[in-house]
Amino acid sequence: MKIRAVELIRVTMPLVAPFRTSFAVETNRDVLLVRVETAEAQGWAECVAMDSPLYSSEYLDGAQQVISDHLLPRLFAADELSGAAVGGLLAPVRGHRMAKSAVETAVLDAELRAMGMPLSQYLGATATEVVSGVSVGIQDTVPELLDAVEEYLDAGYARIKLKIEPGWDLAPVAAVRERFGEDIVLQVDANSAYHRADARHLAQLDTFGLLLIEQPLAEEDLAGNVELAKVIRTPICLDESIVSAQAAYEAIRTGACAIVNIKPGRVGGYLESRRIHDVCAAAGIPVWAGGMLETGIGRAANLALAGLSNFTLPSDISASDRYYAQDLTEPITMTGGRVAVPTGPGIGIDPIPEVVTELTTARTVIQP
Ligand code: OSB
Ligand code: MG
Repeated sequence: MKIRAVELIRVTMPLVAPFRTSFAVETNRDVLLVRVETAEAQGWAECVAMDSPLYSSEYLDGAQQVISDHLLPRLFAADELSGAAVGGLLAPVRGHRMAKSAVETAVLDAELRAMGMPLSQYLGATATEVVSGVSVGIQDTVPELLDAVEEYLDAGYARIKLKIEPGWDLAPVAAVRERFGEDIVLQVDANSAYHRADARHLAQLDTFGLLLIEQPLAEEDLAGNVELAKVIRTPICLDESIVSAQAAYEAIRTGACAIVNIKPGRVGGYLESRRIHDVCAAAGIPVWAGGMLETGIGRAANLALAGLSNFTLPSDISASDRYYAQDLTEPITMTGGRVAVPTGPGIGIDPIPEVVTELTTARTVIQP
């Protein structure tokens, strides 16, 4: 396979409601789409970097520059390109995993579309549908939170994840348990908002029967989680800290986490995601599919990965309409708390050209 051209498309997607985390409030999702053109097919991917470097060090303008100036030249220089070869070709560039993931996925999508093979099959997925949970942002008041959670439960979501931060943790969790009972599957995500000294405070979450607490401490503070795990009973799940299969191995070996969230952008792609899945499976550590407010393009690819056998906990892969009134693709839908794994070749979904055009703010074509 040889790349003829790569198009980088910037799109602004209005969110149905602001999404607030411990690190930012999003009202629009700025997205970078990567379209790879080969003689046989074109491939699509979505870069999950956000507009500011607040979730992790990557951000959209930086990712785009790394793709144009440092990643694509390495792919253009390769004699024979395949999705599986991209990781090795880009390895000399340090970090920038979200940028690398988008490039690798677009190449892989082109290759699989040419072969007529779904990404799920290529990755070895066995499930045909994925249990769908929803991530609920920080609200201004507890009554507003209860209304939001009620709406998602009524829609059929199988699990609720509450975003927390200091000052928005025990009371909202208590209120949700009080209102909706012990039977709903509930977890929390701190996005690194706490410190080791907060261990006793976080232990107060133990009474609420949470499935897990996601990323309580800083990205680099693996040892802090080992200490925290001695004080709290709620299982610790890592998101931001798990940047590679190596990091997953170290976190598991040292006892820094009991569960792993897998996001392909965060770890450099779907192939590294599969390696993390395998490392966790071998260690008896369950995994689940995270999300980054993806459009249908990224959501479809995440579904393929989430079909692998050790994805045993509910995902953050919700329906398109949880974030977008108009998705870039046919909407991803959820029924009975489940979302179907796409069956078409490659990522199994296509952008709708008119919608992409309408929402596009910038586009660049890069040729070898
Ligand atoms: O930490 O899981 C996270 C969204 C953006 C950045 C980080 C996170 C999230 C979410 C929402 O929790 C996941 C989703 O619904 O796509
Ligand atoms: Mg998270």
